Amino acid sequence: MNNDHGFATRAIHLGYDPMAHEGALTPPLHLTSTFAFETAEAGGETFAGERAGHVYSRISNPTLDVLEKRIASLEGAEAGLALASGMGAITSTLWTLLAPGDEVIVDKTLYGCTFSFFHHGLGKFGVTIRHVDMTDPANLKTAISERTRVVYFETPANPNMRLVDIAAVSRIAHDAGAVVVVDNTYATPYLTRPISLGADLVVHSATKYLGGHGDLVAGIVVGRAEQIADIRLFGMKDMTGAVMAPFNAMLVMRGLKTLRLRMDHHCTSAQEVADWLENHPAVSKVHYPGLRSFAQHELAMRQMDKPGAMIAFELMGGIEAGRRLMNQLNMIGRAVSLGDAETLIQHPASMTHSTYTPEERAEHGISDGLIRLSVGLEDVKDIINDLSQALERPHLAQTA
Ligand code: 7XF
Repeated sequence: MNNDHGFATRAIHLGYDPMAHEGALTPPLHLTSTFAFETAEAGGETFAGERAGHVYSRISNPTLDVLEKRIASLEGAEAGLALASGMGAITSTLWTLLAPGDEVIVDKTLYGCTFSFFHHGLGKFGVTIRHVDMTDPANLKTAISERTRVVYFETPANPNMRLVDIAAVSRIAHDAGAVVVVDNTYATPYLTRPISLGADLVVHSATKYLGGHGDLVAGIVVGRAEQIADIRLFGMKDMTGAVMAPFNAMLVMRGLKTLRLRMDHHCTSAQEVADWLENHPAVSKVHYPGLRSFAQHELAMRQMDKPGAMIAFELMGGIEAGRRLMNQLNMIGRAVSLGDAETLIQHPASMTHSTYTPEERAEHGISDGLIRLSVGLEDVKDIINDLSQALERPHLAQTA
């Protein structure tokens, strides 16, 4: 099994040979905190990195090894590291890259806790944070300087779906000597491979599409082998301790086996739901990369193999109409998180992005009336029917 095999084949097989494990079809679950050494000398050599092998499950574990190799391959990266959560991946990576006096440039729109980590967390430790609207790479070119150590963004961004041109931004960042970190949670490696476009490191909340079944919290970072070793041996081992449990690695690997199948279905349904919403009289705006009306549709077509399955929209009746819509749904779940089999709806201003102050949300382009929909794997007619009955109840129709 190698990188010449197709995406789905690698997602199912890469990094594991059943014949080396008594024929077990799926990788064994190594439920062990520590690993025994043949001799005292062998232990010392393993600690010193002079001998291959595992030491302790906060550093590495054979079950996690397989998952790390698979995601690295899917992302086109040399190496990967599995972590306890998306935030564990983001914080372990940034604690490794940054030192007091450094500057980070981040995009204007970030998931709420990522925003909080940069804005309220790192700021306390002598790191300067600058928010730049990277939807126009020229803004980055103006803002960047030799103090800029890291350029960080999400594409599509949570929650308002703004895209960043990974190739253009990476060129500008590299000219200034900065490291480019991309959160690829919304797109997954099936739709976008940031490393092939010039990014250095890719982080994920594997809680979402990679796991895909809403039954775990997990994170991943991939990049060059040397960078990943630094994040493993400093950011994760010493700074955050945010190690993934072996059982969760098994569940993420189970999810990965159907990533391509699920993403194809998610994307087809999301396009139908976005088209339907756009034509509904109670809906004022739909943000979905697959719509011709999407401001960055051309970039979406160039950078994403398909437009994904996250939709943000606003209603004519604003925030109140949004709340009523959410309360009148029968099947669609009122819940944060995304990328699950279940269609989920949430209100960013009061939920995922409540870590921003109202003024910050206004400045960062997260409107109070924005509703976020994660289109699931149910029959699409049932998703649309649920939205339809909720939007068309009499008092909602009046607000339109
Ligand atoms: O630590 P987590 O596995 O929850 O991942 C954090 C994270 C990182 N990047 C992006 C783009 C994310 O969306 C997330 C988690 N977002 C969830 C959401 O937006 O619904 C968290 C629920 S508050």
